[in-house]
Amino acid sequence: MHRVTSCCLRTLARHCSYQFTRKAMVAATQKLDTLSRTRALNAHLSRTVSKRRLCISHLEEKDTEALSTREQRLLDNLYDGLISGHRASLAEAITLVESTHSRKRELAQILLQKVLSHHREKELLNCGKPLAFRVGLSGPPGAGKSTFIECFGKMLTAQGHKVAVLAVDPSSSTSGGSLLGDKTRMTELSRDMNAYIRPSPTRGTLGGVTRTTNEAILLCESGGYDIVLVETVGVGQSEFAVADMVDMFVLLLPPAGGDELQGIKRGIIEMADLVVVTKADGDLLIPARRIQAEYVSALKLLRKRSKNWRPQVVRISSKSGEGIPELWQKMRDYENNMFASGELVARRRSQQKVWMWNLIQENVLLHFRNHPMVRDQIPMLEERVLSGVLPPGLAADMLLKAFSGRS
Ligand SMILES: Nc1nc2c(ncn2[C@@H]2O[C@H](COP(=O)(O)OP(=O)(O)OP(=O)(O)O)[C@@H](O)[C@H]2O)c(=O)[nH]1
Ligand SMILES: [Mg+2]
Repeated sequence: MHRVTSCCLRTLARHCSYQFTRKAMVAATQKLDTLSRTRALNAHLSRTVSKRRLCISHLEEKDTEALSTREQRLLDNLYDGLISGHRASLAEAITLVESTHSRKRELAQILLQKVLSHHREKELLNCGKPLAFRVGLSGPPGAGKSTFIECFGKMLTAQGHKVAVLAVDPSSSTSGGSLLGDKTRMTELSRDMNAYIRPSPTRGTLGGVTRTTNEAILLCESGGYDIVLVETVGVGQSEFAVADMVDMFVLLLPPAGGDELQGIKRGIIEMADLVVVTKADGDLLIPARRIQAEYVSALKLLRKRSKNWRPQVVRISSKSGEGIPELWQKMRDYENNMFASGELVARRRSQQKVWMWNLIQENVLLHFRNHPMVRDQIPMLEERVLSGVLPPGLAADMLLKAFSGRS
């Protein structure tokens, strides 16, 4: 484990984009071969940290200097448009953070840095209260998430809120691409000038979800959206990632039999701050009541996620609108409660750390896979593991050795 960590750090050192850091880290990396590994690692880490501390205040200035006039103009226009609430600028800024192009990613980071300092200033003026309420909405395919968002979103915009909707998994495999469906289901909301709907590409990696969605949330907030809804289909892994980037995690369940709810993992129910039983109307009202009672009992057995909030189960109908104002009131109670107790701000802080580590994991793995000595060996070793000739542990060791050999 220690070896893997030091290998990862050395690789990170080589790929670090700032020259000063690169020089310091490469020097430290070379020393690693002669000095005791632990001592050298500690020393090189503390040197890097202090150098970083010294240089971090100049980071923005340094980056800005490196920009061409065209890039500078682009970023200035994007930033101005974004904080003035222009939808086109928001769309363009999200496209920039979603880009996989390395220069565009650098530009996106400069923009985000500016956005973050704007956030800090506004939050200070707001007595430390976050600028927006972030709500994650998850549930199995067909639970009624999009229909709910349309109804709920319209209610919120009518009350004067600005609502952003980010759909994390638009191409649900079960519904064969619900993006098209969502566009038709959220017709009124998508025409509402106080709402912004954006599907977020998953690009197949959880890290991708984390990075682009987290950054898109920040951008929406700078655009003046005070409620950000993040929709995800609750059968995979993405909802766990989403639960780690929102203030409140809401699980939507249809009034269906046990079979249809099989895909829902127990873990995801534990994450829920609120369980919403949907479609409580017509013939579905009785099953909805039954599901509600079942989940009320189930939640009693689960570990509490927060000291200041007890998860609840509510019933709604997006068709009749029944239960939706009451649901919003519960969400507000949650937000006020969590903010007053300090838990909301503490949760956001720890989410920042999770976010950073997710990015590190994603990048370290990417560098590992693309390392010339590793890349060439992967197909052959995978084949040997698949055919049972080589134990997976040994194959992993061989790849790690090849990786560290070059570092
Ligand atoms: N009776 C009734 N039907 C509803 C209600 N809400 C949604 N539906 C129906 O349930 C079906 C699925 O609704 P969606 O809103 O598309 O569900 P979803 O969870 O977004 O589905 P995916 O995006 O595919 O995961 C649609 O046919 C809706 O008309 C409701 O409140 N009452
Ligand atoms: Mg949907």
